[in-house]
Formats: sequence, C-alpha cells, structure tokens
Amino acid sequence: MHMIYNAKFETMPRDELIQLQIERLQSTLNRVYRNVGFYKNIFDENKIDIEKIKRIDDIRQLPVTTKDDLRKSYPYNMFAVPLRDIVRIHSTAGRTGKPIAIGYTRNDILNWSDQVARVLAAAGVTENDFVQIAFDYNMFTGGFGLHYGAEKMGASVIPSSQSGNVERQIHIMKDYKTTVLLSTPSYAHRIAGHLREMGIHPDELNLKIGLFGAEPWGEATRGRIEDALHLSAYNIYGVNEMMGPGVSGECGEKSGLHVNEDHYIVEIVDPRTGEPVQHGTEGELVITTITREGFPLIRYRTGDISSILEGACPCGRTTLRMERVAARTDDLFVFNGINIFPAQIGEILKRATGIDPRFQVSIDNVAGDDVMEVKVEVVESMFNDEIKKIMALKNGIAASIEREVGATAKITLVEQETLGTTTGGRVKPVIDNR
Ligand code: DLL
Repeated sequence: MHMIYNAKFETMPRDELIQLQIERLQSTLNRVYRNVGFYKNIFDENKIDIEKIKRIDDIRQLPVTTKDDLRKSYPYNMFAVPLRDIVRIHSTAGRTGKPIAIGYTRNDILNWSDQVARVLAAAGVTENDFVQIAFDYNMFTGGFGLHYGAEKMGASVIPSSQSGNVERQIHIMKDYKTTVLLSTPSYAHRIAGHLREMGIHPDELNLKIGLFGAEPWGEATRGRIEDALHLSAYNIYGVNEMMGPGVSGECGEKSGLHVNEDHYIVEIVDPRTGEPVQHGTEGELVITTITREGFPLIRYRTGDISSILEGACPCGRTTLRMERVAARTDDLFVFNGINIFPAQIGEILKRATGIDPRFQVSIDNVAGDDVMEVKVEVVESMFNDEIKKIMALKNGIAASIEREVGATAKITLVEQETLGTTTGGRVKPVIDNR
C-alpha cells in the first residue's frame, strides 16, 4: 500500500470534510464578492445572497464561470489579491488565441505543492526516488507545478523538461538512474520508440513508476507504456486555471482519480442544460476552488467529460474519485500536451491567406508519434500561383503555428468544397484518429 501523504485531509471522515468544504466555500464567496468585480456583478445580477449558501448542494444556486469569462478579464481582472501579493503567473490558451493569465500567491504555491505531493505519493513515489519531470517548464503549469510538489516530498528532482531531443532525455534517465517518469502519455510513447531504436532494453533503466496526464489516455495506452518502459503507470489530472496538475490522481487501485477535495469542490453537470447529474452519470466536470487566494474560481466549467465514482476506495482515502477524462464538450484538443483550440489555427490561416478559409485539423498516431495535419481550402486562383509561392504560403502557415501555438503541423492545401461537412454544413474542426 502506498503512503498517504497528507492523511489528515485525505482520510478525513466525510461529514467533517463536507463541513470543511462549506466553511472554505463561504470564505471564498466572501472574498470574491469583495475583491473580484466579475463575481460581484454576476452575483448581484443573479440576486445571490452569499449568506444563504449554507449547505454543499446550495452551490448549485451559484452562476458558473466559463473560459470566455476568464479570457475577457485578461490579464488581471480576475485576480482576487493586489498584484504585489502574486508571486507567480502562468497562462493558458483562450478560445480565440487570446490567452488567460493565472496568478498565484505564496500560499497558493504551498497548497499546490502539497496537492502534487499527495498525487505523487498516491502512485507510490517516495523521498528516495529520482523523479524526472519531462513536462514543459514555461507558462504551462506542468513542469513547475510537478517540480515544486516532488521537491516538497523530498524526492530528487531532475527537471529535464519536455525537450525535442528524446535521446537526451533517455541519456539523463540512464545516467541519473531515474526511477519515476512524469510526462504526457504521448511523450512517454516517443521515449519508448527511441529506446527501441537505440537498442536499449527497458531493464537497463531503473524506472518503476510513471505519472502521465495533460491529455486523454486509456487502458490500452496504459498497457503499451507499461510494457515498453517496464513501469507502473498512473493517471494524473489537472487544469491550468485550477493551479495545474494536482487536482486529482490515481492511487494503487488505479480505479478512478482521487480529488483533493479539501481544495476543490467537484460537480458533474449536464453540459447542455447545466443541471447537476447524479453520481455515476457522465457529464461536464465543474470545479470550485475553496482555498485559492490569487485566482479563485466559482463553478468553473472545465469542458472535460467525467463522472463521480460511488463508494469507498480500499486505499483508505475518503476523498471522491472521478472517472478518467476521455473527452471534452468543446473543440479544444490536446496535441503533445499542448491545448489547442481550432479557432487559434483559424486566426493564423486568416492572416496568412487574406481570406477566412474552411479548414480541418486531423490528428493521427503514426508508430507511436502523434502527428497533426491541417487541411486548408483555398481559392482556385491560388493553385495557379507558382510552386514557389504555394510553398512559401504553406511554410509560412506552419511556421506561425509552430511559433504561436507551439506545435508542428503538416499543411495541405485543398480545393474549395472538398472538406466533408456535418449536418448544418459545418466542417468538423478536428478529426482525432488517435
Ligand atoms: O494539462 C495540467 C497538467 C499538467 C495536468 C501535467 C496533468 C499533468 P492545461 O494545459 O490547462 O493543464 O490542460 C487542461 O487537459 O481540461 C483536460 O482536457 C486535459 N487533461 C489534463 N489532464 C488530463 C488527463 C494541464 N489526465 C486540460 N486525462 C484538461 C485527460 C487531461 N485529459
């Protein structure tokens, strides 16, 4: 049985935990009402009397917060503390390419580290481990978030980041005797592929545990990664707006992800009506932060499809478990750990072509590597251009996607009306064949 990092909160009797959630929710509501104009306005508009939110189910009376609300308040309008109290800023993709800025106070960072340490411990990581963090260290929360948590638990942290050079990653793993790998599942796949090419048997490495997240993956992928890297693979979930990784993670049972409920209240709602659904029913995951100082969010619609699992977990934790996230309610897709809205690509295409072309993104897995192709419908006259001009257009689009979105894509120009449409005449923006 793996160690429980913060037994006080992870094994708290449910009635006490719920009481704690209510108290923390009330204080959060008071703070956002006082300090965040957006919440004052929507609470007033909806005639919300925060004093009347007394039971956990009362949360349903509160309005939801969406990604668009956050985008509109870019950069600092949703921060609930003076900027001098912010010690860190991360960011995430908004719907149309305009980002969302996320602020953390010193306390937020301490809480976040604790949440991550719990998730690592639940997978069996201890202070004796060498933890290689192959997530990007930048405005994305993966690298820094996991780093602080792993360091907090006392592990030896190797911040290798998600470098394009997979062989270097493997050399580090070999030389430093890495025992725990943290990355996206697709990157773990790439590592496995390179290992084979380099003729290194996984037993020449010291890997025991892998924690993978930031994009959807299932049991088939778990099996493939475990076989290829000879480790035990665990799912970790998080959202930049909710600090980052650390919202939930699997324990030794590998049957659902335990939510850090002393920091987050989770609900599942019907994505069409917004009405809460019963435990066990699939719907959209909605999260409320209840300890966050810098960037508290009330009923944030994550766009992720999940469900709440019923019943106690044999691991001893009393916290609710969520089903792994396999799909989203919107067009956001995750490619090599990067969140991308098709609209971001649309903006680039508009600029590059001078028209507003129809396009379709397709994602495939080719021999373990995820690859992206963007098909763009261009007007016929463009095909009459010299080859040189066409090449320049394609290269320009690819370079902009690389620079602005951070992803490599193959660009294919197609004639108008060749992309298939769904009912309603809309081109399906993303075809995910992974
Ligand atoms: O991906 C935070 C993170 C970093 C999680 C490292 C785990 C490990 P964002 O970039 O904001 O944050 O992306 C959040 O990614 O809404 C899901 O759609 C998807 N996602 C994250 N974890 C998982 C997972 C980080 N374990 C979005 N399974 C979320 C499926 C996941 N999807």
